[in-house]
Amino acid sequence: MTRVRATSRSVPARLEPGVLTHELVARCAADASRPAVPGAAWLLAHAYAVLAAHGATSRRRAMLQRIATLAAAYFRLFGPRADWRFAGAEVRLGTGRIDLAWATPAGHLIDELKTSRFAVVADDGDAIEQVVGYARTASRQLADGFVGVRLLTLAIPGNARFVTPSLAVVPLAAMTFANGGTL
Ligand SMILES: [Mn+2]
Repeated sequence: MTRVRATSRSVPARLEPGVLTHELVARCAADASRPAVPGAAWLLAHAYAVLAAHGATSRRRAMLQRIATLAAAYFRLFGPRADWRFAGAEVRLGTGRIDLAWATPAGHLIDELKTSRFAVVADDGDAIEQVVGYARTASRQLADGFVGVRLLTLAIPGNARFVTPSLAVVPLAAMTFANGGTL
């Protein structure tokens, strides 16, 4: 006899907060009605929609808050200026897929999101290699301008890095591509 377990269903293993955060930020970035600085209610509504699309049930509240908080860090600390246009998410570039692309007045800007709250991701050789690879390919392929790649450590914002078209890796805080800066 088969038991139907209608209760105590946990979030499926594939619903990893990092994956969901990537989906949430991409969904919010693509929303033409996005406020300049999205508020908590707006972000939570989108986070709920992302989880609902995956059929998530239990543990929903903690996961909602976790991914909405990371998305809030993106839009408040690194969010697009008013004159940036969303240019795509999960865009194939070389052998990888970039998380987000923005068309800025100065050219295309690529964002790589990292969500771990444990590792010092920006000092992680693999992460640096990944974003430098994007910068190398983009500087060759983007005919209409390329301004660089941001490695955005959402849970550890101070560790964010910027890769220039000439492949220099510098702290993002030293650059003008953080929210509120000038291009
Ligand atoms: Mn990523």
